[in-house]
This record gives sequence, structure tokens and C-alpha cells, in this order.
Amino acid sequence: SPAAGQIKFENVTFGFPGAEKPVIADASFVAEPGKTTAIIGSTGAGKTVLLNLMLRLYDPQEGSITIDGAPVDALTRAQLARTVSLVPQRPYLFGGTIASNLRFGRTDANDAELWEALRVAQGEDFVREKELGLEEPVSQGGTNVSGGQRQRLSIARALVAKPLVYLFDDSFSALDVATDARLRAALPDATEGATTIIVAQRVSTITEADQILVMEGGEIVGRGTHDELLATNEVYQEIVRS
Ligand code: TTP
Ligand code: MG
Repeated sequence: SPAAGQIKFENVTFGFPGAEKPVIADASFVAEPGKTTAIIGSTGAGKTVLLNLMLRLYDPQEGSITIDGAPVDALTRAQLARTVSLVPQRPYLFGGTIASNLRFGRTDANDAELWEALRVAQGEDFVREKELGLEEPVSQGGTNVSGGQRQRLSIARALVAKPLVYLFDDSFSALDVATDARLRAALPDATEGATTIIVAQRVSTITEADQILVMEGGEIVGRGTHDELLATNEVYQEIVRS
């Protein structure tokens, strides 16, 4: 079958070398193309590690991770980088320009594509306000760009790359509620057909997700839609109440 971006975890266990307890314990799930899978859970639950495993920042001790049936460890990191775009929890900008940062994942993107990605990522206005627009210099680490702007540029960069799989690690929690809502309204069209995995803090960010995974202490302790989890899952109910 053609590449589609289905991600499958089967009984994945991972611990950092020397650590007593695994940070991911026996995790199994499938994230389907064209669908949004959300991951929610308290700090330290293992959400970032789960995303990092898909990019092979490290490999599990047990279990398997596949994309469209192919084990991720059979792909080169370059192949993986073309298939999966991660918006990291702490986005990083390179020394260069706004445009060069946005083209990081796909160097042949034209300016119109950059502006379209910025529109979706709610970063269009602040780039238009820059004297040089897309050609505005960015210092290494993005220190001349605010945290929220850095996050929007990082989201736009992922959109420009047009991967099969988007991983958003807590990419929306720093946005105010109105911006978060506008971004989520624009995202489905921009990522149509792709596999989208969103780690979130706010339940309001993920109520529409096709599937929500609830993580606690490295384990997936609940899965379902918002309504299903609200009715059945105590950990989720606690997150909603908090
Ligand atoms: P994370 O996966 O970073 O936890 P999280 O993403 O769910 O938390 P947050 O909401 O705050 O972003 O960490 C899971 C565990 O792994 C935690 O005990 C810290 C540990 N850890 C390391 O030891 N080294 C690492 O490089 C990372 C990323 C995590
Ligand atoms: Mg995290």
C-alpha cells in the first residue's frame, strides 16, 4: 500500500540507561492517517519521550514501532525526518532568517507556501510587522523572537515540510485561548490526510480528537474520545476537573 503515515506502537517499553524504572511501559496504540490522536497526562508522564521514540531519538528496549508497517529502525534518520515533523516542546530557531528557519524541513518551498503556513500557525501578523518580513534576521536560538512567536514559527516550519506525520509536543499551551482556538480551527485543512499527534495540557485543545490517550507514570491508562473518557476514566476526569 502507498505511504500513508500510520504509526503503530506494540508493547513498547523504554527506560533511560541506568534508570531503575522504565519511562514508557508496555505502550500500544495506533495513530491513523487523517485522524488526530491526542496525548494528555501529568508532567513527567512520558508524553515527550513517547514522541521522541517515533523519531528514534532513542530506541525502545522492548516492543516495536512501525510506520505503515515498516519498523522505524529500518528507516534512516533522514527518511524519518522527511516522514515525521516534530514541533518540540522547546522550539529551536537557527541563526538565519525567518524564511530560512521555515524552509528547514523543505528547502524548495516558495514564499507563498511560507505565508500560508504562517497564516495557519497564527504567525502571519507578527512577520508582516517585521521591517524585512520573511527576510528578517533571526539570531541563533531565536533570542530576538518571543517564546510565543518562536512556537508559531516552529509550527509553521512543520507545516511547510508537509510530512505524513505531525507531532505537536505541547505546542498550543503557551498560546492564549483565542489564538489556540483559531489555530486549531485552521489546522485540519492544512494537515488534511496526515497523521496528527498532539500532546496537550488543556483538555479544550483536544476535545475534538478522534482518539485521546491518557498517560500516567509511563503507562497508557485510558483511551477513547473525550466523551467516552469523561464517562469512564478517573484519571481523565481528574485532569478535566483540575
Ligand atoms: P517526559 O516524557 O519528558 O514527560 P512529559 O513530557 O509527560 O512531561 P511534561 O508534561 O512536563 O512535558 O519525561 C518522562 C520521564 O522521563 C520523566 O521522569 C523524566 C524522564 N526523562 C529523562 O530522564 N531524560 C530525558 O531526556 C527526558 C526527555 C525525560
Ligand atoms: Mg513533555
